[in-house]
Amino acid sequence: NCSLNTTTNHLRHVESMAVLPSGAGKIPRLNAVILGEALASEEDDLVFPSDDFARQALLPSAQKYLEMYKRSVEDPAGFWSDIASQFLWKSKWGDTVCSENFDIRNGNVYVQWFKGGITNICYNCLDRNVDSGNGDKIAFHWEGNERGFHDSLTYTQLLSQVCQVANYLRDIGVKKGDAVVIYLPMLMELPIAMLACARIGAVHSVVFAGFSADSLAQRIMDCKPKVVLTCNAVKRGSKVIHLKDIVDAALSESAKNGISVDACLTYENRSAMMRETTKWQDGRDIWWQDVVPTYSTICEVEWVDAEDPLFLLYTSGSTGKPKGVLHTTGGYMVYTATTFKYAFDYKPSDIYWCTADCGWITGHSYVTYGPLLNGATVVIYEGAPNYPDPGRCWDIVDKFKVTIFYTAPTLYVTRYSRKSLRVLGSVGEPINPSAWRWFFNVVGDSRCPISDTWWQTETGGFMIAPLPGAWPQKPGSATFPFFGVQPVIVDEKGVEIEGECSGYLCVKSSWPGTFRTLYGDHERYETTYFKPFPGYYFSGDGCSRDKDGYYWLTGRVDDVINVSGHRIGTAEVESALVSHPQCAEAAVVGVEHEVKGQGIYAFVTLVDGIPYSEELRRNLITTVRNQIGPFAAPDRIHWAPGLPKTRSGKIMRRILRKIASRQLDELGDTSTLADPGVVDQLIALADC
Ligand code: 6R9
Repeated sequence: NCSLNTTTNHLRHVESMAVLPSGAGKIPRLNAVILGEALASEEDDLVFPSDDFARQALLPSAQKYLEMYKRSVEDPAGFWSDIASQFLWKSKWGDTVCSENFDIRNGNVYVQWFKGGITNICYNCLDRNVDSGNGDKIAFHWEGNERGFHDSLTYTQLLSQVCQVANYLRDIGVKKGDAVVIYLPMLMELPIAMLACARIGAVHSVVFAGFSADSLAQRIMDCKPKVVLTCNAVKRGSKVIHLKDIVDAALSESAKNGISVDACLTYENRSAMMRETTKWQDGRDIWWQDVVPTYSTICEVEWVDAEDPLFLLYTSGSTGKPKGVLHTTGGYMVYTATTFKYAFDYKPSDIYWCTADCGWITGHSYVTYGPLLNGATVVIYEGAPNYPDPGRCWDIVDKFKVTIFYTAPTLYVTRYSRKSLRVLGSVGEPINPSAWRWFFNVVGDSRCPISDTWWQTETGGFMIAPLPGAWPQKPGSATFPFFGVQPVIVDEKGVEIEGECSGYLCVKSSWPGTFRTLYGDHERYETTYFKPFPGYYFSGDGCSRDKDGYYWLTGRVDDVINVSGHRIGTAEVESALVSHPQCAEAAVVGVEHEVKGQGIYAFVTLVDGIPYSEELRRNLITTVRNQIGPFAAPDRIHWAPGLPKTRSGKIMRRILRKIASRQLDELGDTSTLADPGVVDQLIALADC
């Protein structure tokens, strides 16, 4: 059973903080104080929720949070069962709400929540809302790439469409536990396909439609789906991307390796391409519009165990091929619904827009499941945020009267009013205090709290995030842990550090949304996440905690880069580069990038005798685009006659990072290098 300490370190901090004037009603109007004024230290920069906001907030005070948080860690079974009971279960879970081993030293790691409970997440997202009288409420507002193209679906209509796809899948033989790969852009058909899988107990594996054929093939070969769901093409900005061609290439690649897929259900996306010009393989390919509408709009639910898998989502790690993160049904359902509700202070009248693509975890938990479980109205946007101009985002906010806007800290200023907004959210990378202020002052008119949510594909839902209204925020800090989450900061030896400190961010004991394994590789799950610091889940992120107990995420401490919120392993980019016959060796590091947060910077050593050339530089970049996807293309190739290595042959990335960011006076000790001379060579080639 979950063994939990009664009082965690951070609780003591919040307790002391709770005596700050942060309770509802007592909150002085301090907003004026913080606007525009530079404070001595970021840590002392408190932004209080306004009286108006706090008065209506679900969690109006730090005290209230504290009460709930305390219960969530002292009595997790009671806390989460009470919440879970608000959903529909065909039959309730057993006496053991949670069972886990989070400590690798005690044997294999495992996590179970609500085991024995029988439910269905699609039923809870759709039927439950329709049955409670919300059938006519809009579930999705969809905005197309081109201005003027939009559509919407009520909960009743969404349910019908999901049932038709579910019936089709069942009819072609997809059963509970079977994998289904979905390779679709942000059409409503994407969440529809996910929900259809969930309805029949199939395990969806959404692959972001910006991944290349090679990446798609790799994922198909790993999870061996019965069917792939896609569309013929999509317009991104002014460019048409032929997704079906990419799927064709991926399917023939996997067939060559003995994995053949029986069916490819293809949506005809007429705004991008007509069916007449789409390449076709008879017998395997089927037009969505030809078959799906012929199925009944009623589809019996497949009731599943809380611990039955819901989806796989591949994500990059610091080494090796992408990992299939596996989430199960019950705990994920309860966790995404609860985090959505509290972190965004969700009310039924809200209009919610999350700019993430369903190809990433944010689109799973906070475009699809979390909001629909709450019966929310969700805006989905097909296109790029700056198409046809940088004002597009704010047009959409105004058009749909968006009240909650959740995005990555990559934004564009404009002239439009954003009166409807009341809560802002940020995810994907650390938001620096000046970007925070811009988001707060310009986008939110200094009135909307910002929920800076720290979490990961692996965590399923928010882990450290502000609960707007409950306590003052500090620009750049994700604030405090969500209910049930016990963050721990450890030093390099894995020893927990108390109080004000910085180190590696870990979590002690499970929360309902924890991932359960890496698909087909439980050993890698244990090695990657539970072995580095025995006793804890290791996030891969660095973090500090200030004197008031606020958490400040500082970014990855492993070799993972975050480009515009897309997680990319340096090892993946390196292996794409070295697959080029003229590339002998490559080392990739992240560098600060004005627009993308982090950019990809590649040091490349060529095969002996090959001269540097612009053409080769372009070819190397194309190789990465083709093998991973355009978003992983290096921003810079730095020619490297040699790489700085230790005597044992380990590349010293610390030095490469300094060279990449031109902090040449901060190279540190280079005496341990096998050949210190390579550093000078690299510096000499910096601008070539
Ligand atoms: C949800 C998502 C996870 C990595 C994570 C961290 C970074 C995410 C953040 C943040 C600072 C935040 N990250 N949110 N860093 N502040 N609010 O992005 O999942 O794609 O798996 O990436 O993103 O480095 O470890 P995922």
